Amino acid sequence: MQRLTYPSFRTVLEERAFVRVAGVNHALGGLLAEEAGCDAVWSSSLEVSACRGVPDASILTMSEYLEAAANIQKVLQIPVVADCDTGYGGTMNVAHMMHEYEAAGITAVCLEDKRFPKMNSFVGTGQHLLDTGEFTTKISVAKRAQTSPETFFIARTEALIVGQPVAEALERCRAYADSGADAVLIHSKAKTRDQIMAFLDGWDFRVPVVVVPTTYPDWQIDDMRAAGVSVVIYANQGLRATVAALRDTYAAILRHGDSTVVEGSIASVRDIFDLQRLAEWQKLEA
Ligand code: SPV
Ligand code: MG
Repeated sequence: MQRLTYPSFRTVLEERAFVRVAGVNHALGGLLAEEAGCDAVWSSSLEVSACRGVPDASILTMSEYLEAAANIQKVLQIPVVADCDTGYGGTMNVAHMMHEYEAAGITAVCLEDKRFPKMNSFVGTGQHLLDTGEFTTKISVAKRAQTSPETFFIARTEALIVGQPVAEALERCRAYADSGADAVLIHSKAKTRDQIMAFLDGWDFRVPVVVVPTTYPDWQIDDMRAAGVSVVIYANQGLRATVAALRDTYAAILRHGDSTVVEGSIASVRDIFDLQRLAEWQKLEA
């Protein structure tokens, strides 16, 4: 059986003009994103915590998020971008995080400028920004702790999420890039892309820009590219599709009294075996 190899996220970004990333929380989701043609996957803190049945509020530990990201990367030929929240604490936690994620073969990490413990960006309460200086210290520490030149560090600002103006987001992102971030992620929970367009208008592209169009889903990829975006993360559509599909499937079976009603719309067992690469495993025994 061939050992799987994968390019670093940095290589993917260098080779492609635009990188499309799907949020996942387990290896099977990663395989399906890869099959669909995604260039990378996002090991989402929302997804990983939701699949454990707990809020995305720094409740799981770094080891639990790392295990999820590493298990996804093990079966993929595209790179994982690990959503590392706030870095799981203070600056020393960030250094430890860099060591551990690099050792696990993760080539891209993303840190956000909120206080630990953080709350998911779409929750109306509990959003607290870290001071710019405290976050640039975290970035500098992460870059000093980094051992592989391949490792890609994304600095994410939550300035717009907490209601700060675009000018504050721009100022923070400039400071983050100057402190060594390889890209900036500008997050927004607005219903339109106007805030992000205003950010892009003011950005000097000293490093590439990552966007997460969850609340403004009508932004076509060609238009994002034209506006200067380099990476798009579809952070939680997979999780939401899974929830809808499971809910419908279980309800339909119970309503019907047998499972014939869903047979035409669910994957075959053969399909699952193929995703598990069963034939390759069987060859090991042959
Ligand atoms: C995630 O997917 O965990 C993210 C994106 O960080 S968001 O849920 O929009 O905060
Ligand atoms: Mg997250």
